[in-house]
Amino acid sequence: MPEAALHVGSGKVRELYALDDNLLLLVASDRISTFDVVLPTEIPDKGRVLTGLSAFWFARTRNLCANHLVALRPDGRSTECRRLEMLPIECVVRGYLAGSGWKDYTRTGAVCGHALPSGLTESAELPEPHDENIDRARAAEVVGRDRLEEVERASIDLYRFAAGYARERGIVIADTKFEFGLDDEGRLVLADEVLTPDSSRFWPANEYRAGAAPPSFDKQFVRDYCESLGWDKAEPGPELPDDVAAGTRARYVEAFERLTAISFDHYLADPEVVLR
Ligand code: Q0Z
Repeated sequence: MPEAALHVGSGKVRELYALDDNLLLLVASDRISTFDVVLPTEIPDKGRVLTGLSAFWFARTRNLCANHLVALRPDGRSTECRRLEMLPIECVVRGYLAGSGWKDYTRTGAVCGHALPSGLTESAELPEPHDENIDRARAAEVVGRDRLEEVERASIDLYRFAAGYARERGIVIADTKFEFGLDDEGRLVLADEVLTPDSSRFWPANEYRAGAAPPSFDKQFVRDYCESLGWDKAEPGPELPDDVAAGTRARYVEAFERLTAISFDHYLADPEVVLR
């Protein structure tokens, strides 16, 4: 727990503190969730990988969209960020037909109101990335039509940039979720955690093919192990054996190193390397 900071929120695997009126501290733990359940076994350095990756993307997309990042703490898992007025909408961008999007398509031929060509297969690349809001009409009521259009434009631009970048480094970013806020002047600011394996679906590019569900880049060992147990996916989740935890850590570190081209040891020694 950081000193002189008020705890203001908990996520499944993250904590949020207020440092003062204008500054928050986002702390990523090493907890891991699968099938929506947080497991009792931690993945060493997972929080550092996610924090470093997110900061890496903030640094590289600041010309596409302003963001909340102020500083990275030397622990590598804590981000100081500007406190914003968060927009109460989730901005999901899909470049591929996976997960709930694939399910919706098989039932209705559309995903969240976006009609798609017929004959697409599971995991197919979409003709163009779609920004998906729960319900666009409802989202427009909540934030206004002009603001929604701005958020959609920013989300798709960010996704296109990151997906293209990642693809050259052997990772398919199938979909991702962004959160935005507004600063004092009403400017749109990208916030929270961005383009990490926890906020996105990462696939190894060499195992990607349309017509099947590719393995998760980071969580596949955990999922396979959990499936092998016949666990009913209710709380509490199972402990992970050492080899499953170690293999999963290695996959997180591999994603970090592939995307940033920075050694993870270098990051641990000096987290701000991802910002340069
Ligand atoms: C992010 C969340 C977490 C619980 C609020 N820059 C910001 N300004 C205002 N609010 C937020 C941010 Cl990032 C904000 N969350 C999500 C994160 C634990 C909830 F670590 N909630």
